[in-house]
This record gives sequence, structure tokens and C-alpha cells, in this order.
Amino acid sequence: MSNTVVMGAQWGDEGKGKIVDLLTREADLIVRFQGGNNAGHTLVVGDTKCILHLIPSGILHADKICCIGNGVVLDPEVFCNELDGLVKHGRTIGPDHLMISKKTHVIMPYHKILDAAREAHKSGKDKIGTTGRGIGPCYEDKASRIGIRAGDLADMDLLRTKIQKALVEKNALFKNLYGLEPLMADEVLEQIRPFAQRTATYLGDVSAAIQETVSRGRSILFEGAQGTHLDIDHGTYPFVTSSNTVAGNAAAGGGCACKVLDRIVAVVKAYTTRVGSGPFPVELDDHAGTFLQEKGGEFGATTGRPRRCGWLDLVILRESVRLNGPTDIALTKLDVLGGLDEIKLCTSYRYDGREILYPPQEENSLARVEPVYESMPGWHEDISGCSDFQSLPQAARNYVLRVEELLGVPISLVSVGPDRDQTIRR
Ligand code: 2SA
Ligand code: GDP
Ligand code: MG
Repeated sequence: MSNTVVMGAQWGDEGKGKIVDLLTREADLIVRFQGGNNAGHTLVVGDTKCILHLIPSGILHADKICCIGNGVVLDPEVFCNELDGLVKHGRTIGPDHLMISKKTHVIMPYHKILDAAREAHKSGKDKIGTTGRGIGPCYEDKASRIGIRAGDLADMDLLRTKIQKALVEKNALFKNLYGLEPLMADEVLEQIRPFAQRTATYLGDVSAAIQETVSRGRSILFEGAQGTHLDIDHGTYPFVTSSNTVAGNAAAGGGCACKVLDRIVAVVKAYTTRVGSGPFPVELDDHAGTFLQEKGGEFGATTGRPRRCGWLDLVILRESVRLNGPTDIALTKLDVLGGLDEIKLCTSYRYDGREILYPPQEENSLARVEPVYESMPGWHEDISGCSDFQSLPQAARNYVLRVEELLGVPISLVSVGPDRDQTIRR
């Protein structure tokens, strides 16, 4: 028995969905612990591609139970649509296979309006580039103690009262700051009622489910979303998401003790991408950047926005190791690097005349660092069919070994394609 956290070590889209789907085979319970439908986790099984935004990536396994923990923010309409979408993947999901914590906060229509209005009113360089899904405003209401929780969806009278309270401030903002029409509580209630009622049938006690799974000696997989450098505290603030994405939040956001977490798998993409605004020291605007974007298919799995691309940044990864304490690394998309004569690794930054190994901590200081690169020879072979480490070209093996050496963490999985089976275990 081992309980595993899978988290992103960069700016999201490292391939967590694939790794969660893969490791789910060894787990009984899968728990999402933060974020919401800003996430886009892609799973590929044979000819079928499935993108999940809210429901845990373990859901394609019929014999597993999936949970949405208290640390998540849930949009009931998106939840219902995602359930319906799973039917075409042969999965009809009932409450015996999927449970939502009663403490999970609910994304309301006014959160989405506020998210969009704020972004629209920011000038170019100040825009965060959010996914527009209402994530930030929902977490704000949670912290302001006026949030609506999934447990409230079972009681329409309570829901109406809480919507009325929340709208007092929201309507003032809409009217006075953004020139928008105020919302009526009853209209909001009617808009979400069908989704709320259906969502309420999935409510449960996720903490108890975790505890019971542990006491029966079974395994749990905690599924992270976004990435360490989008963490609300540790990321490139203010260009971050609104939750803690680091592994430690699996306990608080899932609803269990820290000692439950045995193994931490950091998912690292073999190069770096970022979607949305914010500093990105290794960003490439040359043919290598275009090559990575095109070969890697680097477009947002939720919004379709092109992802910015760059070489692997070991400086931000060192900080990810410090913050998450991974037991091992899953290195993904190594196949995408094939076809380049030269591959670069950013091993340190130059900052204020000094060479540094960890990112400076002042706000926006990442915008002022200069990456220092080491160069390695590339390879031209197609490695997407390789199933063991020794069958990789020497240059690809050297790249993996160098990353392992620089980070001091074993790379236990090397992913060479989107399919479950395109994975090398070491
Ligand atoms: P938000 O919507 O408030 O969480 O946005 C705040 C910042 O967090 C970034 N963010 C993401 N970055 C990478 N991937 C994410 N998921 C989707 C994907 C993104 C997409 O899987 O591709 O489709 O665009 C994700 N979610 C949030 C966001 O870009 C902002 O910088
Ligand atoms: P997540 O948000 O971390 O789950 O990642 P996304 O699903 O947003 O983006 C990762 C993309 O890369 C998806 O389209 C995956 O199917 C794909 N992918 C995952 N691993 C590999 C890999 O090893 N090679 C290639 N070529 N694609 C991969
Ligand atoms: Mg994604």
C-alpha cells in the first residue's frame, strides 16, 4: 500500500492527466484536491482522447472510486456536462463511483462574470490571462466566508439566502465598477437549480472515504492540477492561479493527515511551457520555440490558447523539488525533443550581476533574470515506440540522466507519447 500525490512541477500541462491515469491502476481511491475546471487533463487510450477538467482523471477505470475534495472549486453545470460527456467514453458514473465533499466551494454564475469583467478592465501587461472560469472569485468568496459550498446545493432555501447575501457586494461591484446589470437572486437560483440538484446526489464525506481506504490498507492517488509555479503562494505572483498547487495541499485540500502521503511524483515536461501571462525566463521566440509548440501540440486543453514554449528550466525545477519533496519524477514528452540538433538546459540564472541556482523571491523578479544554458546534442530517431530505457538513443538517455543529476531526484517514469502504453518504467 502506498498513497501517492501526482503534481505538476512547472506551469501546468506537464502531462499529469496521463500519469494519473497510469498510476490509477495501483490505486483504489482517486482524489482531486485543488483547482477547478481551469484544469485540462488529457487522457489518451488507443484511438480515444478524453479531456477532463473537473472530474478526476481516474474516472476511466471502472473499478475505482473518484473524489472531489474540499480544496476544489466546482461549477455544477460543468460537472453535469462532464458527466454526460463521459457516456460517449462508455462510462455512466453514479454516486457509487464519484463523490463530492460537502465542503467543496461552488463556482456561481457571478464568479464567472466577475472573472471576465476584471480581466477585461485590466490593461495589457496587467492581465493575468485567466481561463475565465470564475476560479479566482470563487476562492475569494471562500476566504471572505461568503462562499456557497457543495453541501448547500441540497437545500434550495439555504441556497437562495446565501445567494442573496453574496449578491449584495457583487451587485455593487457590477454596477459601480464594471457598468454591468445587477443580478437577481431568484434568477441565479433558477439558472443553477437543475445542475445543483443533480450535483447534490453526489455529495459525500471525502475525508471519511480517505480514512476508510487507509484503514483497509488500500491505496489512494491524489491528483494535482496546474503546477507549482502557478501556486498562489509560491508561484510567479500575481500571475498565478488562486489555490495551492504544491503537494502539501493534498492533505488540506483532500481532507486527511499529512502522514497519509507516502509518495510524491513530480511531473516534469522535458521542456517548459506556460499559458497565460507572467514572466517566463526560458521563453523562445525562434524556430526551436515553434518546433516545440507544433510538435508538442502546445495549445490549452481548456481554452485552446497557444502555450508559450522554452527549454527546460532547472532553476524553477530546483525550487519545485524544495517545495514538494518529490520521491520521484515522471519526465514527459521526451519524444517531442527528437529532431533537434541541439537541446539546451537552463541550469542557473544571472541576476543582479550574480549567478543563482534558485529563483529570486521578490515579486516579478523572474522578469529580470537571464537564463544560463548548457547545451547537449539532440537525436533524430523517433523514440515514441521505445518501451525500455536502453532502447532510447544515447543522446536521449544522456539528457534524462543529466536532468536526474541536476535535480537529485530519481526519474522513475519516462513518457514518450500520449498513450498509456508509451511509458518507460525505470
Ligand atoms: P485561473 O483561470 O484563475 O486559474 O488562471 C490563473 C493563471 O493560471 C493559469 N492556468 C493554467 N495554466 C496552464 N494550464 C491550465 N489548464 C488549461 C490547460 C489551460 C488552458 O490544461 O491547458 O486551456 O488555457 C491552467 N489553468 C489555469 C492561467 O493561464 C493563468 O495564468
Ligand atoms: P496536464 O494538464 O498536466 O494533465 O496536461 P495536458 O493534458 O493539459 O497537456 C499535456 C498534453 O501532452 C496532452 O495533450 C497529452 O495527451 C500530451 N502528452 C502527455 N504525455 C505525452 C508524451 O510523453 N508525449 C507526447 N507527445 N504527448 C504527451
Ligand atoms: Mg492541462
